[in-house]
Amino acid sequence: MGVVNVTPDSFSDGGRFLATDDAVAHGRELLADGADLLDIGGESTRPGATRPLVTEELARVVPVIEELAAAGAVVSVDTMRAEVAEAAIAAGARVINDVSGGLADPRILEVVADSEAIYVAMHWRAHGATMQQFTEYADGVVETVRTELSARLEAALAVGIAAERLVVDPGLGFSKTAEQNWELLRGLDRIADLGRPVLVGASRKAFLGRLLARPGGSPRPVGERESAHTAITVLLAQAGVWCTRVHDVRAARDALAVYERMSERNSR
Ligand code: PMM
Repeated sequence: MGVVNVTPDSFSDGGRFLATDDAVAHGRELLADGADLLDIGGESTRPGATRPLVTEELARVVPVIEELAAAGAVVSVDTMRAEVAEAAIAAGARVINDVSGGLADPRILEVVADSEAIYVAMHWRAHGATMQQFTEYADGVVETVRTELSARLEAALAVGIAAERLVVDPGLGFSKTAEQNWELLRGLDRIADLGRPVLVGASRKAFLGRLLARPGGSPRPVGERESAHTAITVLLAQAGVWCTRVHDVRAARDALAVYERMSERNSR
């Protein structure tokens, strides 16, 4: 899943693709690099972010979705809002990627139920402005995230979204410390036990910057975390993850090509 952030303030690429033409051109590049899916987002979810107006979010994503869907891309919309999900589906989106798992705007589940879209339910506790205040996990991060995600799946099933249309995501960096992200990556089999395909977004996130900092030094900048993420891509493939959400599709594709070739040889 290649990321197209149509935002002024995303942590890794904010402002670069805010104009429709730039976002569409970027989406086309990601497709050429081998993306199976393009995730179009109009709201930055980084820690401390303020929310755009619904009208702003709609104006950012709808024209980009229309163009990329018309160009044949399988399009996902990264939104927590029912109104945006509805407009995105009408514009050709086939996946609703809701980082709040239906908690921010519960009506989004009904919108999905009334469509044929796939629904990605990510683990989430609060909006960007306050999310890092909620990093307490009573049963440990893996078991607690599993329980809370399971409740989101129940809510989606209850409004009539078929189980086959549901995907889960542990939500790395959302109300999680760096160590909790690593624990979740180590414990992905427990998330997969929920019985649904797993999506993971680790690309360029702060925990990688922290890992790569020199002793006592500041985190490695966003643009210099790709090799670490490439390693994660391989390990996620090995763990059987269904989808990885990435900024650099070419690097991820290259890594998967190596992984697939080596697993072939090893399975002979
Ligand atoms: N991370 C971000 C945004 N959307 N969606 C899903 N499903 N999973 C994620 O981990 C995720 C997401 C934040 O990253 P960005 O600002 O680089 O898009």
